[in-house]
Amino acid sequence: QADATNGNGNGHSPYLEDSRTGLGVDTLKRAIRNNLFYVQGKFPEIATRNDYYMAIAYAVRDRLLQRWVASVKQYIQEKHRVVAYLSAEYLLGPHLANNLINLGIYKETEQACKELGLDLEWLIEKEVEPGLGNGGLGRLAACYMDSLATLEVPAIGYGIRYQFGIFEQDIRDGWQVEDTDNWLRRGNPWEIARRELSYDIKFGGYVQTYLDRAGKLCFNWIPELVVKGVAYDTPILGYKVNTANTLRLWKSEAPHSFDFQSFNAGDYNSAVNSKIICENISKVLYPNDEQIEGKRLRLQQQYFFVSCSLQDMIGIHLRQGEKIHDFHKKFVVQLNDTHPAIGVAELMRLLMDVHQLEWEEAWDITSKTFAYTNHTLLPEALETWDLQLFGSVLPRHLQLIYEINRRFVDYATIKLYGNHQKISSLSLIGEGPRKYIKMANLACLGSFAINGVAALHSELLKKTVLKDWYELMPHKFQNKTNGVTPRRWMVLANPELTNLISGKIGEGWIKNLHELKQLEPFADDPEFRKEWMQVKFNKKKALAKRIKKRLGVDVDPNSMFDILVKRIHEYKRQHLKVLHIITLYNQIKKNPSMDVVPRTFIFAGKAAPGYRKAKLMIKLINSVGEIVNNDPDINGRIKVVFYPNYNVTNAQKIYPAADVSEQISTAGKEASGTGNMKLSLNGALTVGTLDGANVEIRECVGEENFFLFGLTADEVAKVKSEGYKPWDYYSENPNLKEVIDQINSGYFSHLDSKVFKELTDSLLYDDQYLLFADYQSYIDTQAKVEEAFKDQDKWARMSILNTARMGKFSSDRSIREYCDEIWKVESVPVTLD
Ligand code: T68
Repeated sequence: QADATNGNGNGHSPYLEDSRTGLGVDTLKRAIRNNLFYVQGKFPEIATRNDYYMAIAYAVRDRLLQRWVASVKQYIQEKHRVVAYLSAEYLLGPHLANNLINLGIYKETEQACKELGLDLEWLIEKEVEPGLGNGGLGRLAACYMDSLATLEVPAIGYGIRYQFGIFEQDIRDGWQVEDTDNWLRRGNPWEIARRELSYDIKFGGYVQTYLDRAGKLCFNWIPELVVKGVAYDTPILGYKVNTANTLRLWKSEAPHSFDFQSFNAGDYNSAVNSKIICENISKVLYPNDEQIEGKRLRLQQQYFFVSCSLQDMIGIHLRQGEKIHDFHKKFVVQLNDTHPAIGVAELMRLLMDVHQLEWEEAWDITSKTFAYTNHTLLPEALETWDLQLFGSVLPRHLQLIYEINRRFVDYATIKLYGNHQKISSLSLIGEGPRKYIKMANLACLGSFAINGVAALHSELLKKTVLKDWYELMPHKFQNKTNGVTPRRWMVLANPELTNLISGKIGEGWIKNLHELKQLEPFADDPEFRKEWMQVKFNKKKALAKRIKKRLGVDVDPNSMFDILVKRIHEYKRQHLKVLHIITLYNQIKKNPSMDVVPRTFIFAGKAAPGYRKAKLMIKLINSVGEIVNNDPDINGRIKVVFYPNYNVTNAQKIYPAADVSEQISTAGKEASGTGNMKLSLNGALTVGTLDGANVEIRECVGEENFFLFGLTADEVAKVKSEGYKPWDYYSENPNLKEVIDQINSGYFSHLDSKVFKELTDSLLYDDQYLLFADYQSYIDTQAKVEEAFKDQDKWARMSILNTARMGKFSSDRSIREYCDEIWKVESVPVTLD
């Protein structure tokens, strides 16, 4: 009987595999068939693609649950120390294929599908990814969850279950158009609603002060609004281990379905209204990266998920029979940027107002609990809250922050001997026309560790935005260079390269990326180089096919794929790439028979909907593409493509097809970058500035395998301090002048000279991000890239060495460092009963 299997599907075992846990082909087949019938209520003749997707997803979920329950059970019984990662964003990407890989049953499931007449890949493509993040910060949280589980570290990720994630981007007439991301529309088989796990969260109102019977001063927060937070859990499985950690996302609801008092009084509208207000809190992700949005709802979101999470942690701790006094021994709480920094004041409130601790002890616990990761040096991205707004949403927390600040300023005054300027810069409260709360300062004061996300970034933090904090508390400062998970970004995104590598050096590198080093000798093996380039070519062909299907543009997989994919931002300088493209275009126009390496320039990325210049950059890319792609003089030798709706799903298709990785931010502006790591890991050669993690990537892959250009962070600072005049570069560089004049003449905009004026004016008269200063260096470096690409054999060698030397950039390494140097937590191998 086919159902009797020993896990290999060969039917020789005497026992029958449990259809909810077994990993054999026959068992998987049985599980999928059962789910189709019992979960979807369908039979093959009428089942849709989505029905089959769901049937497989539930089969995988059963197997996750077994591991998840075992993990949680063991953590509780053995009372392990736990990492709580607090992040307003998780950019997870699709679950199915990742879970199959981590369970180690991709092949078996593929076979089971085949035997059922299904194409697994086609079903995987069906999944709508949860886009609960903007970009790097949210994606980093997702990589870290994967690594925590893979390293078998007890951890909970806490965040918000946005009903609508990052908007979907479409391009119409060259412009970005946003559409809502209704990712839950077809249901979400990967989450489990935990209705019994909910907390009441207060907003607004006022604080009553009174003396209790012992004469102690007490505070009673009378809210204007109470919202319920309900837990939705997603198990996060590690790679080929039994550990499945929890990602717990909070959904906001009205405490009762609606206000019956108003309803009975006939006020139907206001009754329904209160339900809407409550549900609004977790309704939609704010689509701004690197830009603060000082909106009440955003503050409500932050407080909502942080309060739910801290109450949840305290509940877990106390239910284990432990004392509140030991909270910091049970949990270490990592703040993913300042978005959850309100947690510092909230833990103080919970410890004092709810658990009756005195200030000193509450502060001692709080400041031993939190650690803070900073992700940006951009001044406009440092979070502040208007004090009045803050007080109207969180009146009790305003009192607490005043008191935290009063005590801190007293301390600082003595330490700094009354250096008023320094003290006011360190103060949690900013003065000006309006007072404001400085969340980075709250995070620094309330945390025992502070880290940047790349070596350069951590150094610059100490010298610039957090200088005063560094001087006051140097012991808190650390660096934790970012990393990415090789499971999603190699094994899943690039199975062909994975197989080629594993065929030579085994599979150990998937868990220990340093082992990629063993590939180095093969860079000298002509046969291996050929195979390497063949994989790259196949991935380029596949991407070309998608481009054709999505955009109707023909691109040649033999051309160099030159790739710039990331959020659209002036500091990331997508428009510098455009200046290069136009320069190249002009060269060919003047000499149509010139010998040029054919190139396909591929852009992708979303612009914040309110960021006009970023949206204009997208329009410029598309407008230039329209001219270049259709100019007979160019004859297809250069192509410009803007691939819409950049997300994890699309990134997985783009990275493996890259020859060149563009990492061209103004030095000192990109905290780390992580796309740079994924591209280099997939064998792309980087053209980059000495910014963020580029610096460390270059050190690892070797300067001869990296195309460096542009000013350094120090030089940028110097040029600026000496009074930078972009106009001088423009007037002195004829090629640059020609490009700018051409854009301004309307050459790319049907002779409408106004379209790009805002962009060109900001370059000519301000150029905050020094495009003009770096222009010539960038053009010269691109000429070297072109030369290098002509020698395909040499290029292959450089490409192999890039991959081989990326060992450092696994998120496993990052998480190991966090565990050892900040969190002090240990691995707990989970055993299945
Ligand atoms: C990114 N930050 C950094 N922010 O820009 C990038 N900001 O260099 C780094 O590699 C990455 O973090 C991970 O450390 C962001 O992605 C945001 O998305 C963001 C969102 C909301 C508010 C502010």
